[in-house]
Amino acid sequence: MCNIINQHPCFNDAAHFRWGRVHLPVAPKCNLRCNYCSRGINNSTENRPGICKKVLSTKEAIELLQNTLREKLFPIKVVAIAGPGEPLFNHETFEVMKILKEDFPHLIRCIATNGILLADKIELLTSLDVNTITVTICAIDPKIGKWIYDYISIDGKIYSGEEGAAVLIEKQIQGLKAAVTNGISVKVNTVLIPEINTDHIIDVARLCKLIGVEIMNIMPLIPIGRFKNMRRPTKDELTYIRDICSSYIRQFRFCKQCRADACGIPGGKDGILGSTCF
Ligand code: CLF
Repeated sequence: MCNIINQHPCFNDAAHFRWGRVHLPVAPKCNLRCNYCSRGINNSTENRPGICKKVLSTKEAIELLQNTLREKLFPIKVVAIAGPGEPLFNHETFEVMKILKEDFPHLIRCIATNGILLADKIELLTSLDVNTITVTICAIDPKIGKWIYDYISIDGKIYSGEEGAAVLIEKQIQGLKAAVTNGISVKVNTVLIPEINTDHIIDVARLCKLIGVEIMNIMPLIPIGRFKNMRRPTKDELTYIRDICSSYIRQFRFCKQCRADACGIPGGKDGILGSTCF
């Protein structure tokens, strides 16, 4: 496991500048409405989560991965599913992971999730040898979470407000514990949203440490979606909160806030999957 972490560009600082990752955009549907998110399919070079040029079928994704490996434009170590929706809410994620396990066992398998289905899917994920999981958690107090999430959908039922945030947070914590218990290396991503969760992030960091999360990635708010009129945190605010949280849990400070079809070395030559040039 240690070897995996050392080679993962989002879990290890040195690896960030050395090894590449490919995001296969096969997961369009989402079961959570975050106020800081805006999913979209577009051809632009806009660099942020929730965006891809095209949602791929399982077959298309594997073909594109094969081509990318063949072209050898950069050294690929990780293949991941990170949207543009919620990976665990889309059956294609599991189809792709099965093929990756069978046909590309040398690659680290990574998934980014909102955590809602993580505990429910943990046996399946373990059987597919998923190595690393990132869970995005912006609050562990429903009184704060209610400002961040519009609604959560579980088995066709919609929960909103403080109740919705409470349901989400409970699921996320269950998911973190299940992943850690099953030997999967876990990173927590937290969006720093000024005036909403800045100081509360310290509580998130403390809990992550207690549960056994490997590393935390505090990312600045990108003002889009329902938060389009809010401000980005300053560099100083970001550094301040990362420094405090680093006394509880190791911090990842190089995040590129990637697209769902990002491809390349995050800390180097980076681009969009399927593009002929980066
Ligand atoms: Fe992708 Fe995320 Fe896996 Fe990395 S990205 S699913 S853990 S392989 Fe990395 Fe990109 Fe930041 Fe994510 S730089 S957005 S932390």
